[in-house]
Amino acid sequence: MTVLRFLTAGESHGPTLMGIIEGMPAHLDLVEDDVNRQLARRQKGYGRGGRMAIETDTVQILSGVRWGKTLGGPIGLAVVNRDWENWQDTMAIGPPTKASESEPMTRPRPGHGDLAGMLKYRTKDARNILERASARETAMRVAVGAVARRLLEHFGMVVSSHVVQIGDVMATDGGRGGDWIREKAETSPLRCADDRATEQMMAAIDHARATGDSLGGIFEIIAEHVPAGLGSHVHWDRRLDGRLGQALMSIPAIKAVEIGMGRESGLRPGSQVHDEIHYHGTGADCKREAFYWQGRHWPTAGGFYRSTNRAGGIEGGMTNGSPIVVRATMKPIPTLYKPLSSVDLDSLEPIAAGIERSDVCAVPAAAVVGEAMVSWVLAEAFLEKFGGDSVKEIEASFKEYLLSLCPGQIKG
Ligand code: EPS
Repeated sequence: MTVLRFLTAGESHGPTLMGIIEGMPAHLDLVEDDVNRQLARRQKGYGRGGRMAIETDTVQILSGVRWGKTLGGPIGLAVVNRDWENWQDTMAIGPPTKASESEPMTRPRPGHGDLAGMLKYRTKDARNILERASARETAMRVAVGAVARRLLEHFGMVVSSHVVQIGDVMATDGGRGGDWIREKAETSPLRCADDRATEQMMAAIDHARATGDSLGGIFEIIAEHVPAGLGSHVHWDRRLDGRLGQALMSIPAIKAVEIGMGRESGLRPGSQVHDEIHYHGTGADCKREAFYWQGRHWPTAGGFYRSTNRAGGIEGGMTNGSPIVVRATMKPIPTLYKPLSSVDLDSLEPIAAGIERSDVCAVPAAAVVGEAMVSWVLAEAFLEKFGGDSVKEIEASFKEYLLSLCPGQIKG
């Protein structure tokens, strides 16, 4: 049985997106604003379409929380779709009436789930597929991820993201660190820490919009202060890199995931790929730092450290104490205002693909969804190792582990 699980439900233009989380420990501080802050981050980004002007995504916590703290029971979440008001007939729950019946969408868009879903579920109306395939579902994933993030934050971990490429425009972080990237990305219209690249990216998005096209890109997720030893080397489905890959690949439009040096590690000799192991610190320091873990000053791998992080914080399917660095590539959104060729499911004749209101580029939003998925996987791995029914129980086990990493404490 998995320690932690969630389900989402809801169509893009249905009344509500719903989520149920099971497995969060009791006594974790959680208020709706913790979730709303993350939902607002997902709505941003240059290149988004008309829908984000309609929605102000806010969560209702419907169960599992009392007086600002989790109870240990299932946490029920809802995000109402404001746009539902405009879709009540098309998306009516009851049988169709004269008023509610709408034209079926019979022109599948290349790159979307339309055609495969129509064949699989035996329907000539792509709406029956696209409503659930829509990336609107990721709003609830961000809400769910925000709860996971609360757990990570309680134990001093920080998950952030930035956009490193849109189309063929690449950013560079100039070798500066995580805090700088975080600060810059939060205020950038594209979650990108490189101002010059941001301008070029915006111009590329303008060009795509003007030519009826769309653009993808690459974002990077960084998770800091994660203790060594999450995940496991012992079996395929316990390896953390595999689990992060699955979680990120499950975000609509993600086509590739790289950890640390990623693809480039296949092009270089081992001496330029692996991170040499060093050791420092006195036992006293380590114990003092471990004691102050809630202030984030605890060492993530006892006295061990690396001067490089090409592995992206994961070796042998386990965290090694370095920051986790994961990149994901998003393909361009399939709805093109200058549509590609398709086939009409009614006539089976060639026809231009259908057009649904959409974004030109949603890479910054996908980065926030990526943070949510990484937070989820890390929270699950954290609970596997330190889990208990209440936060207090987890604190005790976590502290004991951190102390065990201190010099002289590692026992055979
Ligand atoms: C999205 C909501 C959708 C799209 C987009 C993401 O809203 P609508 O379809 O009403 O415009 O903007 O979905 C897609 C890109 C897609 O391919 O389905 C959202 O909330 O992020």
